[in-house]
Parts: sequence; structure tokens; C-alpha cells
Amino acid sequence: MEETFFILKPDAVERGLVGEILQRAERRGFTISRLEVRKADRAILAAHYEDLADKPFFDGLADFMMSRPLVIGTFSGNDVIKSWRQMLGATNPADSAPGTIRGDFAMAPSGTVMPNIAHGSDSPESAQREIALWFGQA
Ligand code: IDP
Ligand code: MG
Repeated sequence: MEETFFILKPDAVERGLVGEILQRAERRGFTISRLEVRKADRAILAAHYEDLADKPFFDGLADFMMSRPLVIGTFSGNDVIKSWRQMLGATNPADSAPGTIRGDFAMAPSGTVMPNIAHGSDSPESAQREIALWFGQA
């Protein structure tokens, strides 16, 4: 059994897509093992996106992620880290296949910020690090 960390980003929350996205995960067979509404600050986002902190788009990304409360949580299930990434689709919604969450709910970005609905850990190491960061204990 594996655990992954997810964020439903401000665009998902603002557009009322939280229930629909969680429903997709449940239908896939994932168990929602943690779930919380949380306002992020710049410090936690800098830690969460540590590999992106020196990118030119980081400030815009952080402002977007702080623009309203997020829905954060974990899914448990067999091979759930890879499965959730597959359900999300490509990072840039311009490239996300129809049928994926980003491909069904997000448009190609029109500016420097890239709203793309949801986050998922990209490896077991990231999942453990992100769960510890946001929830205190993996
Ligand atoms: P991921 O979310 O698919 O794992 P990452 O490369 O880890 O993609 O990037 C994290 C987030 O940063 C993306 O989901 C997206 O919101 C934002 N982002 C990534 N690349 C760009 C970019 O080139 N311009 C603006 N925002 C970006
Ligand atoms: Mg990533």
C-alpha cells in the first residue's frame, strides 16, 4: 500500500471542482486517507516547490497558490503515486490529453501563471517529503 500527496489548487476550488475530482479518485479505487482545507504561505510553498524556487515563474506560482485556500490531502492505494500522476495528465494543460483531470478541466495558460487544477507527488521520496511538510508526519 502506497500513499501520495495531493493539492486541489485555487482554480479547482474557485470553480467548484473539488467534489468531482475527489469522486474521480474514489472511483479509481483510491482511499482518501487525509483531507483538509488549508491556506498556504510563501514559506511552505518555497519548501514544497524547492526545485522551482529559482525559476522566473516561482513568485507568480506562489501568489496563485496563496490566492485562496487549498484542499490538501493524501490518497492511499496500490501504486497510487503513479496512478494519480497519470490521472492528472501533463503539467501544461496545453499538452494534457482529454480524459485526464488537467485535460478535461484546464485550458492552455494565457499568461505566466499556469493554473492546472491539481498537484500530485512525482515519486515515493517526494510523497514522503510532501506529506511530512504539510501534515507533520508521513
Ligand atoms: P507538476 O505539477 O506536473 O509536477 P512541476 O514541473 O513540478 O509540474 O511544476 C509545478 C507547478 O509549477 C506546475 O504544476 C505548474 O502549476 C507550475 N509551472 C511549471 N512549469 C511552469 C512554467 O513554465 N510556467 C509557469 N508555471 C509553471
Ligand atoms: Mg512536480
